[in-house]
Amino acid sequence: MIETIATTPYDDQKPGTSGLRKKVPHFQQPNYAANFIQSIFDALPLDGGETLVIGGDGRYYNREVILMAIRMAAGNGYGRVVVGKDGILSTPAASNLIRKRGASGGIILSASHNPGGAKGDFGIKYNGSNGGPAPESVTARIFEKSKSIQRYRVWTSTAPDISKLGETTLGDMVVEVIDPVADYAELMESLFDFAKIRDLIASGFRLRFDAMHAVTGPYATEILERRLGAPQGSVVNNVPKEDFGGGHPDPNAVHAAELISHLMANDGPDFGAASDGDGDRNLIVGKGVVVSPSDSLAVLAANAPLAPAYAGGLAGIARSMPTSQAADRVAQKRKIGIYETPTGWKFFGNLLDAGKVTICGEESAGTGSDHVREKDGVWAVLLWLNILAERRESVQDILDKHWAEFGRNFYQRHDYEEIDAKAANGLMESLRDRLASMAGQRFGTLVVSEADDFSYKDPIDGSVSTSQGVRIIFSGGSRIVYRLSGTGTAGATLRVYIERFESDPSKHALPPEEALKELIATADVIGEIKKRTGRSEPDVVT
Ligand code: G16
Repeated sequence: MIETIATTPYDDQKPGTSGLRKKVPHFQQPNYAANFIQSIFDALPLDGGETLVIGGDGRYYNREVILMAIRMAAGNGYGRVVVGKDGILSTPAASNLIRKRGASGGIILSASHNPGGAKGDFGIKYNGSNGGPAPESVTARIFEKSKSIQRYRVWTSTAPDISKLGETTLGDMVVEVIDPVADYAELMESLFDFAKIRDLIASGFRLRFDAMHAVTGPYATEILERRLGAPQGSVVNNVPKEDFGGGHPDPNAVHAAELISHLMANDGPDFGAASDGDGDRNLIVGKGVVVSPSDSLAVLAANAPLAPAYAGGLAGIARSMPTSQAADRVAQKRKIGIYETPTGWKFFGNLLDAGKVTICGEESAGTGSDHVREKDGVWAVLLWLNILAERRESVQDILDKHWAEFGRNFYQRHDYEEIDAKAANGLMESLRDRLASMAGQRFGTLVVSEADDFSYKDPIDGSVSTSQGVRIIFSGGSRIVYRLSGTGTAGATLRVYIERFESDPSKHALPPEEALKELIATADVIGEIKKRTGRSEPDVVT
């Protein structure tokens, strides 16, 4: 029986860069999650009988919300839900399932790389029928609905057991519990040359994949160990835990320090990788070298045709605005399109659907292709392995040759986390106020050639997104970009992106902090970071 439960709205359910993210106790307020899920359903043109994919990264509160979402799907007229066993589905696996099953969409429960546990973070996002994150027009409608919600609809009886594979029913709706890994592993096998990668591994090539106690554990174990023959134990921290083992499942130099130290050792593995909470981000580490996400995107784009799925070449590349312009150089040389979008994977969806681009990437450790509509951590690892299997060179050699051919875009992102939101907004406002007078100003040897607040007009649907980050561009092409993160759950996070192009190969081995020294100092001068936030150092540099 469908029950209609009275509720009252919350005023803070505005989705950010990637869905609604809040602390677990915030989500545990009465009806908080139910309100948001009902607002999603209310924002959609549902005819009844549709298929909905539901899954999450296994973090604390995942199961409760999944069971609620199943009952609410039945209460809102869905014909079928496809749910990962125990509620587990990595974000790219969910995207794949939506596409494969012709579902009208999916609900993905994750706060990505944010910490989990009872006091940690939780999140809910909606993906549409193309498998990609809902565009801004949809998230805006969801927010509108959430502000005036008066009731939600739910099927009275309890949801079926999601720890057992197979089909059951809840009212008129079929609940299908599936193996979360099988379809995804099959997709990966269709894209890459598994036989070649198996040969590489059999030849003694050693790899280490750190699943960070998060969702990619079962995926990486199945694919890397069982299908590609990496020795047991190559995938570490491979059992998803509700609190990610107390860690922070963010594959960067700070939180994946243990993996990096293994790769820096003389007798360490040849290749290391890590993924995040929900499996869409990736970190690539070679022996003795950490590959920056922007460089990884450029190398993958330049070498993708070595893998069967991309042998015909790429239609184009897209990157988010703050991502370094290394990929642009590849696109220029290969004479393919390059697109610059705001931060957020949702902005790539239209370009991918229209066949304008094949590979997309972001500085925030995300790369992916048109195989799904999400970034995909395990995919990036497999494409690297396919390239390594073909080239039989080290990661460092591949990087050095890439820079020699295309030049090197030195790049760093500086994050100032949990700063006072007022101070952060003041800093951005002040930058915006000074934009008009910025051109021509000199800072040391740097002269500003252009300054703006990035806005984007989607070339497919014409929608416009404004205020996407302040760009200060200097003559010669170096840039500093300032923006506030849209994924944090406490205070504000200021991100400062710093980039300089170097064509001279004799300077490519410089450490980035040295190559970017003057720009880093200038970022503080222009942004008044220390003065306004009281912080003299970033919390994380990637
Ligand atoms: C999300 C988005 C990405 C974005 C990242 C960082 O990733 O999907 O497109 O680059 O957040 O966003 P921000 O700089 O606003 O914090 P994820 O992995 O957190 O879902």
